[in-house]
Amino acid sequence: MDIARNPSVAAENTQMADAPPEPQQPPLIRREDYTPFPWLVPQIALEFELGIEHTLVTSTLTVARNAKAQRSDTIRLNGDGLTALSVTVDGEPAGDWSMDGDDLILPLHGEAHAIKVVTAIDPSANSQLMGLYASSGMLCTQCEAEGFRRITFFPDRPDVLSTYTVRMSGPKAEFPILLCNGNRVAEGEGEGGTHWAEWHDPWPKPSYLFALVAGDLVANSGRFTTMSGREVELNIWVRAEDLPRTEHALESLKKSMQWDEQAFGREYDLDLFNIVAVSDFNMGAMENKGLNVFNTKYVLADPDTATDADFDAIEGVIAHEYFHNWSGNRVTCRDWFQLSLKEGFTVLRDQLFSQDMQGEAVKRIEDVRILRSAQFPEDSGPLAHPIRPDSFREISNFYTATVYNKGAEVIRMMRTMAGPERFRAGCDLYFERHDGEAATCEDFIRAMEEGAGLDLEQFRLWYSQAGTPKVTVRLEHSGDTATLHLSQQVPPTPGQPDKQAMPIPLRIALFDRATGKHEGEQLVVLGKAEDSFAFTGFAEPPVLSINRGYSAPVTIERTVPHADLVFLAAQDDDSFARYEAMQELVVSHIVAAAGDGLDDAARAAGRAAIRTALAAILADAALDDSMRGELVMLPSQTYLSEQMLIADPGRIHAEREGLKAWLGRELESEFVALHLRVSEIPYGLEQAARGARKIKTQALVYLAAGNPDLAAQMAKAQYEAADNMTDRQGALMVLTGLDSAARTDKLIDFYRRYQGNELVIDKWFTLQAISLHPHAIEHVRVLAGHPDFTLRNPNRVRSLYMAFAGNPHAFHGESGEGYRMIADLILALDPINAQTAARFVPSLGRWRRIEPVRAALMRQELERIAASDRLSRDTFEQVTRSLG
Ligand code: 0A1
Ligand code: ZN
Repeated sequence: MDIARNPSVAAENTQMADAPPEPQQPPLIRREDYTPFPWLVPQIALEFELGIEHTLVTSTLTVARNAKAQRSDTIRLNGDGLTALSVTVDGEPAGDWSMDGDDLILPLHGEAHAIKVVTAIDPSANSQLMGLYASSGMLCTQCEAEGFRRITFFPDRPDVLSTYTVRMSGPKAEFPILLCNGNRVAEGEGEGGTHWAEWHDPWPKPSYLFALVAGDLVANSGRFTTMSGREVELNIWVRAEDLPRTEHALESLKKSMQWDEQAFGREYDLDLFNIVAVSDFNMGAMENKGLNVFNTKYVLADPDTATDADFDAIEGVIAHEYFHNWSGNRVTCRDWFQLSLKEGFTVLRDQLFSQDMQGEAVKRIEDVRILRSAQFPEDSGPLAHPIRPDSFREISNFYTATVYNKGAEVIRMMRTMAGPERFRAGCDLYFERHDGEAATCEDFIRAMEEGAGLDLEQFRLWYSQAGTPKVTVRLEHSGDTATLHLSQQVPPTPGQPDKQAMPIPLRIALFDRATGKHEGEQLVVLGKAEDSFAFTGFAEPPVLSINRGYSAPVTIERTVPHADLVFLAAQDDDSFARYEAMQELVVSHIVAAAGDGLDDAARAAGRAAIRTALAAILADAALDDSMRGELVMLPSQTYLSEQMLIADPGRIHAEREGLKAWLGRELESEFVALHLRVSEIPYGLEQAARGARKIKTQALVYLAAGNPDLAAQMAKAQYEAADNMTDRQGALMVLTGLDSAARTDKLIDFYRRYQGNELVIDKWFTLQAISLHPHAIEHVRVLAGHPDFTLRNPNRVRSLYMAFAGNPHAFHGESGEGYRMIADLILALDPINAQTAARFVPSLGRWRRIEPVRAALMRQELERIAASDRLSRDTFEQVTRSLG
């Protein structure tokens, strides 16, 4: 990257003339610096002569001056590693173009021109999986965020919208199926066994939504009639052997289309909707217009190879990508700082969809768990950023839980404050007003203010301030009045030392201890640093249930007696609050035990309270097993660590496991009985059977901690009796953590049974990498040398190493070897797939919040990575921010 182009960096370098040379910094891109592009590109015609090793791309752009931008007599066409074979303007060879780094600069003096550029690319050499690449013999593309510039020279930014016409040709035997965005308008045979197809997409779109697929694929096809009577052809394209596992994806697509009409009034706008499953993919899936490209993980499922969680994830991701057709495609983003405009909103939309499909209570708990384990650590670490970031060096690093999941929570708060009807009116106004535009988060907020009738003046801070607010709660009682004292504190984050108070909507209820009832839920909005709210009519002090349904993405700090939490865990009528009370009970106990330590009496009292609450949950016949499965889950190590300023992973792990083992022993007969009961329920996709499978393995997890021999026997039996992946994987997960003969047997059996099925073999790697087995780290090292392991497939890399980085006892082993392994991986993977490599950096970046001995080891590994002079922009940015 040419640093001379960035004035701020150049200036810094001059001032430091006597200092040792700085490593080359990729330029910092700032939100404030946005300017519209001087040229419009209303049309683009692309021609692809396809080959796995050699593809020729001819691109013809129709350009005209943008009256809304500053006039320029040049046009900058972004490229990334491209060479222009020829450049023509208005039919004449252009002699006066030049390169600025990777970009092509072309002088243009008239009002409108036609620019033709020819480039040649080698998809087989594209291991970054951005742009046009080869995957299992087929060709496919990934253009978000900046992949189109690896295909051809173009203003590769989301505010340049064009109508695409694409002609593709190639050998018919190799690529019998040729797909692109929009509709196929013509096709034919060519010379020498080639064929061609021409596609036209009538909807103007930015380059990041372009897609092309060529390969030997088959489709599971269906139809959907939209609310205004449009007949849409649906296809799920896969390799022939995968066809039997596509039914769930197709059904999920139909449900998503139906739901978006009902819930948001959004209808599909083409006659064709294609989904293609690809084995090598950096992310989950991509919403290209009319041609979604998916990681196979989020398409393929049947009961023998996919767990219930896999089925749910597929339904959710299919919905997410489909919903982007409106929130992302019809209304797109002006620049990448606005990413949460499409991602936060679309995550909220997919969450609401899944709540309707799978049940609201459990889905809400799952979503909060994801937020806490993935987003909270971002907010409290060196990579903290607002949902609308202010600057970046590499946009791929900002596809984060903050932009996605916290972004969804922020819009959910607007919905909570407005109520569902007014929220819908705000959404309608947003879509109507900005259809066909590249919009901003500010546009969304304004539409909500006008359409939903909300005053969001102060609420805008949620877009600009990073950090998870902490709300301190105290309930005071005197006479017949209960007074709720609330205060908030938004912690400092990198670049944002001082924060302002934000509006925090908290749904609350006050329970009468004697009757176990409350008089109705209320919404309290804390808009100041401190405030108090009085409630009359309480002769006795009530029990407070707060942040019901997790109405605000904050942490709640309060001191409550164990008895109140046991009360709420057993009988709160808000399922989330019930879950939360149980979590609070366990969190406060483990944090105290792993922090300052507990004396015997305090430990016994803490454990007894948890036991009482857990026993009540196990015995509650009115609870469905799916919800029971949530309530019995212990808080994750990550979430527990988040509660401590400086965490000792070893102590937290020991306390958490110790508690689990104690509960497993204390409630052994209850867990055995539960396992026996749910084992009787036959396989089915209905809620009761799914709940049974969930709690079945959870019972084993407690028993494995409390009575390993008994659990090994039961897990072996569960594995052998399993007629579905949920039970089989659950049993194998438990066995993998134990030292028993069945462990090896069943790991071998599982591998043999599924050899050749990539997604299931990923599970086999993961189970060993997340295992509680004391030698897990050695197992991971051996698995890295397994013939099925490769750095070229992101799913496989994640299945081993991402799983390992999330395994606290192995990753944080005292020797520092876990850190070394992840650093070695980052260095080896970076030149192959920078985007995937950079995603491993945050696990080491937590060092400031870890006890000093481990922190030094983690930092040392980050420094070792930073010392490499060949880092990608992705990894460079994450490592320097983590050390900063
Ligand atoms: N927009 C997609 C996410 C996505 C982003 C970048 C990618 O490049 C590798 C791929 C997908 C979504 O939100 O689903
Ligand atoms: Zn998305």
